[in-house]
Amino acid sequence: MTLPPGQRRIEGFPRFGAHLARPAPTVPADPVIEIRGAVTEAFDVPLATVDTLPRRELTADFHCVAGWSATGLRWEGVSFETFYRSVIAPALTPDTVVTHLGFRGLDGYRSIVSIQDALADNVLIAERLDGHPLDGDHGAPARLVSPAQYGYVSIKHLCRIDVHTAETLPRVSPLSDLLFRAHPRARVWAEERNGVLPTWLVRPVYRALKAPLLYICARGSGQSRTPPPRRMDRGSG
Ligand SMILES: Nc1nc2c(c(=O)[nH]1)N[C@H]1C(S)=C(S)[C@@H](COP(=O)(O)O)O[C@H]1N2
Ligand SMILES: [Mo]
Repeated sequence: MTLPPGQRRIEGFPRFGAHLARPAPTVPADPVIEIRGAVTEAFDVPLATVDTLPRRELTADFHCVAGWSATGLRWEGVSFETFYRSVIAPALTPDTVVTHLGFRGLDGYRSIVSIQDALADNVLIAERLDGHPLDGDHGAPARLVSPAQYGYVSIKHLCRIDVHTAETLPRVSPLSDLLFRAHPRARVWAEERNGVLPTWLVRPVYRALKAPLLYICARGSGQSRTPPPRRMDRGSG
């Protein structure tokens, strides 16, 4: 099986992200996706409403910018294009030309996606992975999945979408921000890893960070929060 340039296959599907050692955010009792920006009136879409849209299944590989790829993941949810056309498009202010969508997770993590990339055929709002509801590690209760782009686009714990009519340029800030600046397209097959720095430079840097980040993320994961059995517990009934 071929992987995009600079990617290496990883066993399974690790938890990864900027939340690092923190556990996944708590899922509200009645989760919604807030729609904000260039709409006539701000509104919230209950996830229960998303569930009334036609279901879509997708098997795809997942590519993190740090260089690991998880292969053959089976997602279930709703096509993002269907969601956009039936929920967002009817609410746009008249004559609006949408250029980008901002996605936000319950942990505050964000991505900005061009409308063209967001409406690509294989982009999903996913609620299930490999036959099970999404767990905290992988984005409960729902996440974006955009397999043609680096993982940082695929916002977990999706809670808000901002409709933009112009590209919002990221603020100028320190080196760390430069190093992790998202690419405006982030297409994996074109190896668009970073928005400012060249691929040859960031590829080895990201790769060096991969193992320590995987370790830190695993420490905050649902699985590792179960304490190991203590000797004292044994024989206590
Ligand atoms: N809400 C949220 N979404 C996120 C992240 C995050 O930290 N928070 N990390 C991104 C990155 S960099 C990657 S590689 C993938 C990892 O998804 P996984 O934890 O399901 O493997 O989620 C992306 N979406
Ligand atoms: Mo990533």
